[in-house]
Order: sequence, then C-alpha cells, then structure tokens
Amino acid sequence: MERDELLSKMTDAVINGLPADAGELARRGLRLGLEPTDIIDRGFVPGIRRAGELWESGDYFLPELVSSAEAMKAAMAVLQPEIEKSGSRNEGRSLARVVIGTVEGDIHDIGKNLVAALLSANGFEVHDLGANVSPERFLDKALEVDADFIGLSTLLTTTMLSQRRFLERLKETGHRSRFKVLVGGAPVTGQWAADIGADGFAENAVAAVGLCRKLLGERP
Ligand code: B12
Repeated sequence: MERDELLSKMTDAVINGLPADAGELARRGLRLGLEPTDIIDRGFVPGIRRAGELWESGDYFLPELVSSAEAMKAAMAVLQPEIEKSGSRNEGRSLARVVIGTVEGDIHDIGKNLVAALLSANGFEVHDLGANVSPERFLDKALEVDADFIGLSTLLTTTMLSQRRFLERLKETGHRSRFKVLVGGAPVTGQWAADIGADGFAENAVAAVGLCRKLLGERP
C-alpha cells in the first residue's frame, strides 16, 4: 500500500471508530519505516479532529466520538512505546524533570500523553499524573520530585480557568519562582499563556519539547 493511502486509511479508521483497524494500520506504518510522530500527526490526528467536527455539527453523538477516541488510543498504544524507545536518553541522565497532567474536571488525555511520550523520548524525566488532576496533586508531585517544569493540559474552555487557578496557587504558596509552568491543549493560545502568567505554551508535542529545551537554555 502506498504511504499516502495508508495515512488516509488511518484517518478513516479513527473517523469510523475502528480500534482494531487503527492498531493494525499503525503497525503497518511502522513496518513501512514511517516515523511514529509522522504517523500520528498525518494519519491519526486528522481523524480525531474530524470526529470532533462531526460531533460539533451534530452528525456524531457521544458514542461515536468515544469510538473514535478508542481507535485513536489503540493507535497510540502501538506508537507511544516506539516514540519512547526511539529517544536519546542522555545516557541515563535526565535533561530535566517534568510533572505533567490534565487539569481537574477534564478527562482528555490523548494529546497530553503524546507530549509526555515525546519529552520522555527526548531525555526528560516525566512524571505523568494522568487526567483530572487537582492543583494540590500537581504541586505535591512537583515538590516531591523537585520538578523543573509543570505541564498543564486542558481541552475544555471551561477548565482553562484551572490553569489560571494553579498559577495563582503557586504564587500564594510562595512556589511560583521554583517551577516553569507550561500550558497546552487545543483551546489554549500563546495569548492565554501570557495573560495568566505561564512561562510558555506549545501547540503540539514537538513544539513542547523545543519549548522545554529553550527554557532550559535560558536558565542561568
Ligand atoms: C477525543 C475527544 C474526546 C474523547 C477523549 C478521550 C481521551 N481519553 O482523551 C472523549 C470522547 C472521552 C471526549 C469527551 C468529552 N469531550 Co471531547 N473531544 C475529543 C476531540 C475530538 C479530540 C481531542 C484529541 O485527542 N485531539 C488530538 C490530540 C493529539 O490533540 P490535542 O489534545 O490538542 O493535543 C496536542 C496539543 O494541544 C498540545 N498539548 C496538549 N496538552 C498539552 C500540554 C502542554 C503542557 C503542552 C505544552 C502542549 C500540550 O500537544 C498535543 C499533541 O500534539 C476534541 C476535538 C478537538 N479538535 O480537540 C473534542 C473536544 C475537546 N471535546 C469536547 C467536549 C465538549 C467533550 C465533553 C464535555 C462531551 C460531553 N458532553 O460529555 C467530554 C469531556 C468530559 C470531561 N469532563 O472531560 C469539546 C470541547 C469544547 C469546548 N469549547 O470546551 C471538543 C473541542 C469537541 C468540539 N468540537 O466541540 N472527548
């Protein structure tokens, strides 16, 4: 099968909510020698975005969106370990420690998992707290592991406010200068990051790695 045909079948497998097909197509992509991040960005992500649009326009109901998410997750289950394996791990030394999670009230974790996997592949020590994470858990974990970065993901406009609240909490507890706080997720913008006083925003996982490297370079 041609590469472009394979990528478009991946998109269709997610739109149509077919986890077994998505997993098999992901494996086929790897066998063809495609980069896992390319497979995700050009094959599967367009599918989940389209499913979101169909849901928004009322053509899909929640069960269909859930099936699409399951197909996306089946593909990620094949590709994520490959991303993590492919990384340069800095010969056992981590570049920096990152605590990451999806904020309280939000269960979306596909994009956050991708950011975590790519950071890990690039030599960062990643502590992934999962989804629906309270501000207390973010802060406790960051203090426990002496994190350099805290990454807050959110996909809902309503839970974007949790990012702001977390930054306020850091200030109140006197920990603001101790961590670099990064924000991300589909509704998040650079402007929002600036407005709430975050240290950075990245629109995708590759950019998130670049951002962390840049912020490390800027350190004294
Ligand atoms: C898949 C999906 C689901 C799945 C989630 C499965 C899972 N385990 O994640 C399911 C079906 C469960 C779901 C549920 C819901 N969903 Co939903 N969902 C989506 C969908 C279609 C795709 C999200 C996704 O995975 N994208 C692919 C990944 C790769 O992209 P990404 O998440 O943006 O992540 C990238 C970047 O943002 C960035 N990034 C992400 N996190 C971070 C963090 C940091 C620190 C950095 C630097 C970067 C970064 O890097 C990532 C990788 O490149 C979106 C539509 C969309 N266009 O986003 C709707 C969407 C987010 N959902 C929506 C809604 C409303 C819901 C529900 C409330 C529906 C309901 N009525 O129950 C519930 C949420 C319940 C809750 N409390 O959380 C709305 C949100 C609307 C809004 N304005 O707030 C959207 C936008 C759909 C729509 N068009 O209306 N959903």
